[in-house]
Amino acid sequence: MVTSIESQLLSSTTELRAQVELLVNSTPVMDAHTHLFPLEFNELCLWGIDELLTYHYLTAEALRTARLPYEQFWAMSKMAQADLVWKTLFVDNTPTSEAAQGIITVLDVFGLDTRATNLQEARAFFSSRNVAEHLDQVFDIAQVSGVVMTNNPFDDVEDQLWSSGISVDRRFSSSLRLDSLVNTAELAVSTITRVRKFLDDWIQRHNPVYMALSLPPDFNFPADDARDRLLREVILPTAKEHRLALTLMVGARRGVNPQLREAGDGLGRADVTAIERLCAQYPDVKFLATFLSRENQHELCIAARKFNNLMPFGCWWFLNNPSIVSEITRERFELLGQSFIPQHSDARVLEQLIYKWQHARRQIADALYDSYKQLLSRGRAVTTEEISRDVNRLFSGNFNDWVRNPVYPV
Ligand code: RAT
Ligand code: ZN
Repeated sequence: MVTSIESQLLSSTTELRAQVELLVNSTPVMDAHTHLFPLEFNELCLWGIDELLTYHYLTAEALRTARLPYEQFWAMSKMAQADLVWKTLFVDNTPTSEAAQGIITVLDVFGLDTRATNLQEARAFFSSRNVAEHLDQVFDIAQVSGVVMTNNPFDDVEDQLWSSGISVDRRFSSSLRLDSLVNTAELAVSTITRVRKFLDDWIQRHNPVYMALSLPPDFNFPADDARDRLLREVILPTAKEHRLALTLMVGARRGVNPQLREAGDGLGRADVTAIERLCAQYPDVKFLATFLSRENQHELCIAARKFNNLMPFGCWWFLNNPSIVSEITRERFELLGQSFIPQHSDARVLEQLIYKWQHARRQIADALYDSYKQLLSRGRAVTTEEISRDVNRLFSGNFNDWVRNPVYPV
């Protein structure tokens, strides 16, 4: 027995590196937050080169250099916008930004010319694809076992699709996004009762894995405002009743430059103590939390050490750059062991799963390897089984456990 365990101990750093790489690159991931929709959602399911290039992360970058009035850009067709983004960021300039490198990763994976002067070849490739097979292939390449959608219960298009009785691809789980609700200024008591009933019905029909809410940097709790009332009287009781985790995404400053439309949001440093108070007052509600400001990341780790009903997840949006992902992931390993969810893709366009996960896996593998190497230097080698256990926990176990089980098993 002892011999067989010892034979698996990875005491050579070369072997350790190889095993970490292998397991991080081949373990399927459950993507805890995306804006993807399955094929059954028709036009809401975005894929292909024109959608990829008009992603809001890239339009913001292209419009810094292209020097044309915002309105002129928005008046262009999607294809013309994509052409302009390609020319600006990939032909006339070197695509060094993370979002631009993501495009290169995707093109390269499909064997397309990453130095092309126009989009002809890429367009021909994507339009030759059978969409259903393409979707399967993307999930396969990205090693993604499932994704969580962002479902707005107040969106008419989504509502019509749900009502048409579609059966949704099982790889896509729903989540109940409450931003539109919370942005409603005033709420009468009768409205509160109605809203609770509306949410109960929606939850029963669509079985979301969690409820979610994005919040501005000045989010406070408790507070004397309509949002506080909604949290106390609608959202938290609903979370309790349906045993649903509540996902809080804190620090987005919406519409900093409205002329940039979807690309116009910014960020701000938030107050993590508001989340601590929520966790303390609602110990039987499980919270998933991500903060947009780099400055909040250490505080979030410390809050998670204090509250076992708080799960930090992802390096969100403006943090999803290799240097910052590396820093945050290392900090989390040091402060939380493996009790966190290292990344979510936030993908809006199908093929983004490929690059977002390939790039994230690189940083996670490096950080994990360095942790194990340090452990080895201190006198403890790890086994392949332990690496596999850790990676599974990080890539799907923590999330699945969080959304399925109560804080304390009964
Ligand atoms: O990362 C993004 O694409 C942002 O625009 C937001 O959608 C953000 O992730 C959110 O869910 O609010
Ligand atoms: Zn998002």
